Amino acid sequence: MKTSTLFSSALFATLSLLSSTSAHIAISNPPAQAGPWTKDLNKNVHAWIGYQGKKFPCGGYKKGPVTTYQAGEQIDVMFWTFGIDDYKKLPPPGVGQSRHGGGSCEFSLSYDAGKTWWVIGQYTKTCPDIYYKWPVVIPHNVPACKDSDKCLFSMSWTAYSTDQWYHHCANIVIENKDEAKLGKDVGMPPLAMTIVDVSQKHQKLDTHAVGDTKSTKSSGPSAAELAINQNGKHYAFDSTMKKGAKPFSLNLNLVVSH
Ligand SMILES: [Cu+2]
Repeated sequence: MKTSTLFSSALFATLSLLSSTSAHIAISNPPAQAGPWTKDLNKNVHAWIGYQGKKFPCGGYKKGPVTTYQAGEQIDVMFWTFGIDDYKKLPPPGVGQSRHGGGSCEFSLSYDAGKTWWVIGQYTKTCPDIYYKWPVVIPHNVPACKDSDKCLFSMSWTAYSTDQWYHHCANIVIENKDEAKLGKDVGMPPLAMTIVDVSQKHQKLDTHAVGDTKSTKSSGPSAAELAINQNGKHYAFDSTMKKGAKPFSLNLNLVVSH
């Protein structure tokens, strides 16, 4: 009996260690604020909003590297956490895949330094798994965004099994050579980003999003969600949309209670 108890606690300790080393998440592509590719690496860059006073939006970090995109361009989002030395390599060697049971990832654009956010991609289940790329497309008909102090791309994640909500940002510039030609068909994507209890006033949140529960392995983004996120139109503004029409969204089944 004693042996088996010892074995169990050793196993439990090992599992706990595994999840603490690879839990939490940041984005490495686009190269985002306060990551190891900047001069301002923050030890909490991978932590959730509210952790040790971490602020929304973005964590409250300094401006990071600026990546220039064309409207219509695909961004192969990559995730990062401490322990990954070569952040451009997939799969990252020697890092586990604890994802708090996955959850809901949203990828959004802001043109006003993080005051408003518009969704351009969503993944559920095993997101954010650091072993895979999670492609999203900047809609072809978004306006150009030239001020890299104000133009941001963000990843947000509502974890399935923990009461944590993550938000990490990259400074970007968006060019759109077709803007004049598109005319009234230019607009921001209609779906607003989900924001989960940013104030963190309630210590025990009950935030659940579609995840893959207790799995520690995954096969990456599903074919169905890849198709939606790569078609370029699903999240795009549509001038023919009737007033009051519901914006496009995956069924995130996000429950937030206090
Ligand atoms: Cu975590």
